[in-house]
Amino acid sequence: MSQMNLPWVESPFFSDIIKTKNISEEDKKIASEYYENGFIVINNIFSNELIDKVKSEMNEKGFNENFPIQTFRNNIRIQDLWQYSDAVKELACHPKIMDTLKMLYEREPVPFQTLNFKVGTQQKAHSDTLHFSSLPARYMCGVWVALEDITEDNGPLFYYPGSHRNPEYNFSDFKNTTEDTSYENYPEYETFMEDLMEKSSYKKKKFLAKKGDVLIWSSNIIHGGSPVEDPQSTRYSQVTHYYFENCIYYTPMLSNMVTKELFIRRNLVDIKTGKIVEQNFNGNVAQLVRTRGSLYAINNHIKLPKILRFLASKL
Ligand SMILES: O=C(O)CCC(=O)C(=O)O
Repeated sequence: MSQMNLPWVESPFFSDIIKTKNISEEDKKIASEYYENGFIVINNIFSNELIDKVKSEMNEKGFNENFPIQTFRNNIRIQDLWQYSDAVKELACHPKIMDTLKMLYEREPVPFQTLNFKVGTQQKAHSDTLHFSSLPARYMCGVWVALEDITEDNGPLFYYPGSHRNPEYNFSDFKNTTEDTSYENYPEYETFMEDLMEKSSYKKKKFLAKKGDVLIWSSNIIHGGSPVEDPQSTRYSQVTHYYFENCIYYTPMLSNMVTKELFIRRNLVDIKTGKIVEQNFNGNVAQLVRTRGSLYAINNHIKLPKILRFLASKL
């Protein structure tokens, strides 16, 4: 059984590794499901009061022109409301979520982004790895919480169980030049993903969740938002995105994946601590050298003085 630079729940040696784990039978079941399907569901961990508080703070502090701070939002979603709402932060850092993630990834979880939705997103099929990748790979996941009952009408989250085992696709898989890429290329990616799922044998599932239900998805599972059948409906939900400690964090969509120049998420803030997260490779220094604009190469061969190496490790 070889050691790999992957979370154990993503390792091809999972069936051997699990036999060596000193964890409860319940956790073994959860880990096996996560390995197999790329997601798990957890019920009954949040109080009704907390969920209702999140919803009311979304309306008071997010979707409200009169709130003195303009949160980063559009008509359907508010990004990083955790900065102004303790309830959103509490949901993101709930001990049961943290403990489950620690068991699955064996590293400290780093919640770094919240998205609060008031209505269905109708987002096309995609994998989060296009936006949030890591080195070593796959140390990322999403936690989706239903803040009200979800029906066929209000645009349920959908996902393709097992699709997390695909390669991590990005624009370099279908563009035929070495040019830099950006969000402008996103529609081509969506078409590519749609074609890929149509061609595959994965079965699309919908998460018809009850208020409070949680779905944890692994970084590379293909998912999105179903069409909203009732235009008057709401679909209150919160997604928190998590990385895990001791990695390098980057965005393939804004990187040049052909030349391997990475858009590093340098100002990644841990929602738990409010501090910028240190970047390294399994705890070892990875020297990030700016090549141009916001792009970086990893180059440990440049001999920097010790103090600069130390500072580089803090990037
Ligand atoms: O909530 C949804 O409908 C989809 C959310 C999603 O795809 C995401 O946050 O990556």
